[in-house]
Amino acid sequence: MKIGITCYPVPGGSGVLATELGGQLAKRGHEVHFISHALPYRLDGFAPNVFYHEVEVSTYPLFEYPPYTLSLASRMSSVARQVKLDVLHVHYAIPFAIAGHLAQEMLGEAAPKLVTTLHGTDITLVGMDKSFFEITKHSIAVSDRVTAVSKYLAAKTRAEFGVQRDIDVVYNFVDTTRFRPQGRHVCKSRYAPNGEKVVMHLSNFRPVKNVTGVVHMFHQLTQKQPAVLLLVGDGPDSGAVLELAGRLGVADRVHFLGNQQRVENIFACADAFLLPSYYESFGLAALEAMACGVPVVASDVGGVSEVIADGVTGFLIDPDDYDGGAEKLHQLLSDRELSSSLINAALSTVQNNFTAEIIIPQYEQIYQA
Ligand code: GMT
Repeated sequence: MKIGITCYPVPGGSGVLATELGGQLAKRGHEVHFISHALPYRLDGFAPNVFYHEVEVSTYPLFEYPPYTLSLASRMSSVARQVKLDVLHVHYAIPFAIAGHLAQEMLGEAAPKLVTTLHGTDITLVGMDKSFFEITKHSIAVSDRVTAVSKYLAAKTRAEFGVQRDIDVVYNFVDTTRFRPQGRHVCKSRYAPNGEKVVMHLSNFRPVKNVTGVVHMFHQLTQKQPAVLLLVGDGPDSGAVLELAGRLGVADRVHFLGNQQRVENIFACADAFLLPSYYESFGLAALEAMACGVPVVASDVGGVSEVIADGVTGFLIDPDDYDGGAEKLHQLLSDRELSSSLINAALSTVQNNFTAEIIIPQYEQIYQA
């Protein structure tokens, strides 16, 4: 099939998932056309049936805000016409679903079908904002198929928007040929030269990720045992996070790595992964950690409990309970048996539920239908 994919090209779970999906579809013989204003983060390396079509956004003195949605819809329709797309799959409802719908209207009968995948904040934060509520509801109604990345998000969408239509739950997946236990990586000796435990966090440092909570929990952990913290990613809260690390006196043990490609190589030097978000529809970063054999402590919010079974494949905590989070980290970092049992159970969960081999056919079936 010929599949167009639109996503946010910047670091973030929806863009990562869309890019990984495109790569996997291409491996299975589909022709994949990314349509975006920049090359998606994590789209690296050449694959003969992966194409990238850049959306150019014209500015004009009259436009205080250049109308990106219109430029995107135009590019979607021209790419669809040129290569005869069968399906346009947009990741994140706003503004991609409505741009896709507009492209369909421009193309008439020759239009590809529109699949919209809801990722989380497109529903829970942005979509619920009153300026976007009606358009988000309409986008969901006019998409040919709608998927959500967890049962929680599908139910939340139905409840908040009062929509009756089918929403297929298709979980996020991980490429287990790349995200797998690797044995200890060289960066372990670089960041933890004295055998300290390595705690890792990866996100886009938005307030919803509670990265200041990460630093508080890490600070409390260091009162119990020697540890270092690897912060991967970047975003609006990074300044506040570094300032807090200084104020709590742990700045010398906090390593801020910024945005990184190939994060599987960083997971390879972590002993624990911490994700105390205030909301997560799924928690793709936690899944990647689990696939790499890194035990996870994450918030019991949104769809996270569909990925992590508390006490079995990781630990679930209250995002504001710094003591509780630090204690769970300490437990798993100081009890080798506990840590191995969490790792093994998490690896089985990944293999049985969240591999590309399990998830990609679910998307293919939706495209075929
Ligand atoms: O809001 C974010 O943190 C990023 C967002 C995105 O735009 O990519 O991530 C969402 O989609 C991911 C992939 O489906 C999910 O794993 C994340 O849980 C979800 N984030 C939130 O719900 C906060």
